[in-house]
Amino acid sequence: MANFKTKVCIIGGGPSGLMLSQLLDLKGIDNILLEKHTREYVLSRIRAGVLEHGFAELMREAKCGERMDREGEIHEGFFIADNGNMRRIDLSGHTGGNSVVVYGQTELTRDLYDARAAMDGTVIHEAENAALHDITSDKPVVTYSKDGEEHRIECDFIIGADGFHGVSRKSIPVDKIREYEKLYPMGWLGILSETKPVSPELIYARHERGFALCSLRSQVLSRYYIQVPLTDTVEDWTDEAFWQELHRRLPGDVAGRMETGPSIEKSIAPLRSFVAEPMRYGNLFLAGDAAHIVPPTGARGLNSAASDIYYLYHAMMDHYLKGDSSGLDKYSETALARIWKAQRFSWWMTTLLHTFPDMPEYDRRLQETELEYLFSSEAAQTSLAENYVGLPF
Ligand code: RFL
Ligand code: PHB
Repeated sequence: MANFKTKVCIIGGGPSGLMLSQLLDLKGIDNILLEKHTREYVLSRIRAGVLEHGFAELMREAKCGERMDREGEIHEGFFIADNGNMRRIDLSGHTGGNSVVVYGQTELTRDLYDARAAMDGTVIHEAENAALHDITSDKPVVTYSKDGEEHRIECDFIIGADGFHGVSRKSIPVDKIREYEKLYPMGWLGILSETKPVSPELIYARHERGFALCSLRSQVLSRYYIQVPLTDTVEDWTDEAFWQELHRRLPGDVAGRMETGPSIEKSIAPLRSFVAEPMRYGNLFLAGDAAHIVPPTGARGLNSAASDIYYLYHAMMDHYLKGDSSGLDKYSETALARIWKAQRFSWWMTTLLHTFPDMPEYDRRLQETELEYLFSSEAAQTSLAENYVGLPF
């Protein structure tokens, strides 16, 4: 068995783990990152597209912002379509000039992997059977196997950044963690296509047949989603059927100018809200999707992961560079305060824009009233905008 020693052992090579690894390394804080899949596999997952201002800043601090600043698109607003009627939310105007960056999670993850490689960071792919030991002791241990060989890492802290299905959260005794969950009776079917986006800004569409979203990755790469029943599978949807359904849910002029083409990726994601409390157990700290999930409607998932990393990074710096552990002690409380606000906003956007099975007429009228109120009230638009661009860290 090979033995390693490090300060921080990070489990999970998604955006959360990579970002923290990079930031700590830049401050001379030694760390090892374990990822169970290959780099190619991680980069093949098409996920988030909208980064809030604070996330973009963190990418720059991690010295990974160059390509994002060059290729990412600044968006100062988005549209909400309601049964054919399109209205714009002016993000910038309602937040004193704030905006979001449209830059795919795939590209961002690639930039982080490249940065780790350029610094000779220790990123171990295809690390199997990761297991956490002695979590409440001063010297927790992570074991894993690679190429049939067992390895052991002794560290000061373990970071569980291994996503919703990871091993870290499950290593906390059930009586030491509380989980809150809400499942929505629907999923999002998403496609990526090499077509010109139908709109320079995102369109969130409410429609009686179900929600739809027009998003993009660049001026030659579109990302579209439609709400589907949980029972649907990707095989149920030909490209032709997808485009037809998307057209039906959008205002006529938008549908009329839409460029269609073959999908280069197609997947279904169920809608779920989830929070695990607390986010620390002994010397294990949870971050990102390992601790919380939101339905994608408010574009908060990756951005919430970023705020965890921001708090952890600062707490680790204080601990190692100043001998002050108060940030680590407050981490769970501080992170959760922001996480719950992202949960609230994501639930609100989801409830406002989706068609629920067997939805009472009363609820439908409330959705209409909520939208009417939103567009008649500067205060309501400001509230939406400040949440969408990201509440302060
Ligand atoms: P990830 O990305 O799931 O990465 C976790 C990593 O851990 C690895 N892993 C393990 N490694 C070692 N040992 C183990 N035992 C392990 N178990 C797991 C996994 O292989 C993986 O590489 O979590 P992370 O880093 O916390 O990042 C979270 C984000 O990926 C997620 O919140 C967002 O993608 C959510 N999301 C969106 N967020 C936004 O902020 N804006 C958006 O526009 C947005 N759109 C979306 C989304 C998520 C979507 N899906 C598919 C869920 C759109 C969609 C469709
Ligand atoms: C995306 O482009 O994948 C995307 C954008 C906004 C969302 C969710 C997903 O709210």
